[in-house]
Amino acid sequence: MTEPLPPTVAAVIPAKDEADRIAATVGAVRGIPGVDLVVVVDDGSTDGTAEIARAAGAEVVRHARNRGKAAAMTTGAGYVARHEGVEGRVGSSPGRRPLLFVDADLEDSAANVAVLVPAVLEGRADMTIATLPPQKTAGGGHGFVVRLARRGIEDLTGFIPQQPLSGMRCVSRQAFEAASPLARGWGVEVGLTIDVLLAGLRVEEVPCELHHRVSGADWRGQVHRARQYRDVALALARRRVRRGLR
Ligand SMILES: Nc1nc2c(ncn2[C@@H]2O[C@H](COP(=O)(O)OP(=O)(O)OP(=O)(O)O)[C@@H](O)[C@H]2O)c(=O)[nH]1
Ligand SMILES: [Mg+2]
Repeated sequence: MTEPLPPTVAAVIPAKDEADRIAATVGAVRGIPGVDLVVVVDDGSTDGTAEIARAAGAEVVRHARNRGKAAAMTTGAGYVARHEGVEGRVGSSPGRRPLLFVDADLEDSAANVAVLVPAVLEGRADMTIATLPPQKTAGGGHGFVVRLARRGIEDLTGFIPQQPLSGMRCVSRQAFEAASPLARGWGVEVGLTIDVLLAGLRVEEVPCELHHRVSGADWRGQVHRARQYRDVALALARRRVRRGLR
């Protein structure tokens, strides 16, 4: 007998120093149909992210020190699993609800990640990934990390993602488990896509009207992209080795 599909999803928002944006993002995500829990994982912020997120209606988990995006996503997923089947959430049983990962810097536009939910709730996809329209400000990078990620995913799976680094994803529990332990740091999205596809599950990109803060050409932007490059390269190298051993 197949279990009835869980009717709700839990949103997980990894956040680092997002005091200026987190309230709008949380408010927008709380309004998405099917979302009945919003968890913000504050990854060692030095600003008021945690307090502001709580005041906006999110449940907040804190890392005392910065551990990176993948660790924050794992913490959020664990929190959701521990809080399922409580508070009269109809149909939810431990660890069953899909997870909706949303970046903290989308503000009001985060409401538009709603389009990711139905395909996963209805079992038509195991992971949906948002693709973003051109952003209002141009990024400061040259697309090196995007190209590395896209080619790496294609080599390992045959799938050519339009936006391989997009963090907005609705992920079934089965898909999340297939990708766990998650690739570390900024390699997490590339790892998820590869692991979910290699598990034989279905991945779909969905256009989504989202606007986020884009890293610029200043030194902070360059450092961000260098770290992204390192983490994506590591996620790909691990998966190539694994595949070679299979
Ligand atoms: N857990 C965790 N999350 C982070 C960290 N740094 C940023 N984030 C969050 O990760 C999400 C994406 O971070 P951004 O800095 O917007 O990175 P991005 O959108 O991938 O990068 P660009 O497109 O180059 O601007 C946001 O929700 C951030 O708050 C971190 O050190 N740890
Ligand atoms: Mg961003």
